[in-house]
Formats: sequence, structure tokens, C-alpha cells
Amino acid sequence: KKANVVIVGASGAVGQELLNILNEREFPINKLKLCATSRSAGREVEFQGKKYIIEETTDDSFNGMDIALFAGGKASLDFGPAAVERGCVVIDNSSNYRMDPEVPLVVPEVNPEDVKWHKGIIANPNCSTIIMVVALKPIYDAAGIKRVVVSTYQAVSGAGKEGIEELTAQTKAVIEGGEYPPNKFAHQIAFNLIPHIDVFKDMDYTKEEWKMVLETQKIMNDDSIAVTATTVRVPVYRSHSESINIETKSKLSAAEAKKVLADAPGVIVQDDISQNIYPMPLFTSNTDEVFVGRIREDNTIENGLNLWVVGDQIRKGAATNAVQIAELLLKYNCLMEKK
Ligand code: 11C
Repeated sequence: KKANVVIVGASGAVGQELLNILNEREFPINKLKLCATSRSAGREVEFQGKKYIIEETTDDSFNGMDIALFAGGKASLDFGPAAVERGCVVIDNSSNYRMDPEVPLVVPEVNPEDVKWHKGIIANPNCSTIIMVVALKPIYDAAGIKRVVVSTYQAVSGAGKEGIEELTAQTKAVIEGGEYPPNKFAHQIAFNLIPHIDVFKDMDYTKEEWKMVLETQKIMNDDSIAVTATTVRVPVYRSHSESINIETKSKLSAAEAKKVLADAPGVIVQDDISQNIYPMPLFTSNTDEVFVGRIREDNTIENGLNLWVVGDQIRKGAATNAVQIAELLLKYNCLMEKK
């Protein structure tokens, strides 16, 4: 069975990666349509040897389409309902619908079955949340989780193509003794790190930090998991890293944790300190897995673990996860009837 697929936001960093991943995973496409704002409309993009012109998104872009992959931003607020009305399932990478109780929030390695109760929209979680929950799930299944303390080291790709360009241009400018004022970020990111991602909200936490709390509880379907986060932007191109401290309900030794992580879907354990082997963002770019290392017991509590987790933000943190959700729609046969 092949699907008619439309990408909304096809010209951005996530949109481009969605095309790469649909191609790599040989997603069964019947008809492909590429849409974006009027600013990018008219641009030519090649996919599987065929040229496509990016069209401006309108309500009618979804006529006859089965799956709409929204890359992010406010487009899903503007056009999501029109897509659903036309019988096209929306997989939305923005935060617009994630906490809506009518909308499943899905990471295929964690809660694939939640795809089945969609009412037209399925939300793709925040990148730092996706990368964390893929590593938490096997620990949760083996020993339960009481509390998580996470600090992130997030790549500039989280701020899109312009974030990547800013790091490059600013680094060059600083080396050459010139100036490059911050634009995408609140401060200079070159040779720096910034403990501030997205806007400040309740209790002086950022929106990014609250996403890690609330989205984790929804994906894991367990509001009793206590999560506290500090999210930090670092001068790295495209993989997010996370230092995760977990208090489990029952004892899980480091050796047992290594085993359950090594057996888990979507996880690669890189943990051999005798050889200086642990995951690093430079070497996980352009991969689809979540890499885990530095697996060790917390020396301060009875049932605690420390993990170092790294994953490609544009791939598993966004585009790969979205395409995996599209695959589940076909697997579970839960596309929508056309009106
Ligand atoms: C960042 N996590 O690294 C953000 C980007 O809710 O999908 C993704 C924002 C989101 O800046």
C-alpha cells in the first residue's frame, strides 16, 4: 500500500531531512507534494530523480492526500484542521498540539500503540524529549522510574538552518577578530554556552524545560515520573547531548542497565571507558539511533543511575521520528477515510 504524502515546511532543515529519510527508509509514496510559505514557493527540489516545485500551502493542498508531515512552526495551526477535514492525517513536529488530550504524542520505540487512537493529528515530541525517553523506556520497564534530573547540551540545529548558519558565521567572525551580533540566540553562541532555550515560564524554568517534564509524562503514560530539567544551548551543529540522573523504583545495577539498554530498540550502547568510548555529538550526526554511554550507578542514593545520552536532533529528534510514525499509520492501517 502506498500513501499520498505532503510535506509542509519543505524548505527548512527538518523539511529537507524528512525528504532524506522518506528516501532512505523507502517509504511507500504514491504522490508527493512539497509545500511551504510564499517565501519559499517556486523553489525546485529533487527527490528520487524527479523535480518538484515547492507550492504555497493552502487549505486545498491537502485534497486527496493521506499523510501531511508538518516540519514545525505555526503552519499546523493555520492548516492542520483543513488537512484533517479533508481526511489527511497530520504528523506535526511543532509544539502546537502536543499536550492536547485528543492528540497522541508518539515515540515509536516507547508508545507505538498510541498512534491507533488519533483523531486526525499526531504530535511529534520535542527533540530533547524524544532522545531522553528512548533511553528511559528500557530502564522504566526493568525497574520503574521515580525521578529524573536532566541537563541538556543542545545543538544549534534546534534553532533551524539559521541557528546553524549563525554558529558558523559567528565562529569565523570571532576568530578573525570581527563582530557577529547574536540573532537567533540571546547571546553569542560561538565559544560559549547559553543556559536558556525558548522563553522563560513558570517557576523560572524555560518552555524547553517544561516540555521535557510534561511530554515525558505523556509519552510514558505515567504522570508520577518526576522530571526536572536544565536545558543549555552549546556550540555543536546537530546532535543534542543529555546528562541524565535516574532514581529507579527498584535496584538496577549498572551492568543490568547496560544489558537492557543494549537490547532496546533504537538504542546503541557506546560504553567502554578502558578505550575512551562514549557517545559524542560530533560522531552521532546523521544517524537515527540514540547513543548511550557512561552508564554507572549514582553514588549518593540506593537506586540511582547516571547516563550520558546523545542523538541527532534533526533526525531522531524530528524527521526520523515523524517518518516512523507515518510507518506506524500504514502498519496499523489507520489512515483516514476521504470525505
Ligand atoms: C531546540 N528543542 O533545540 C528545540 C527545538 O518544540 O519542537 C525544537 C522545538 C520543538 O531549540
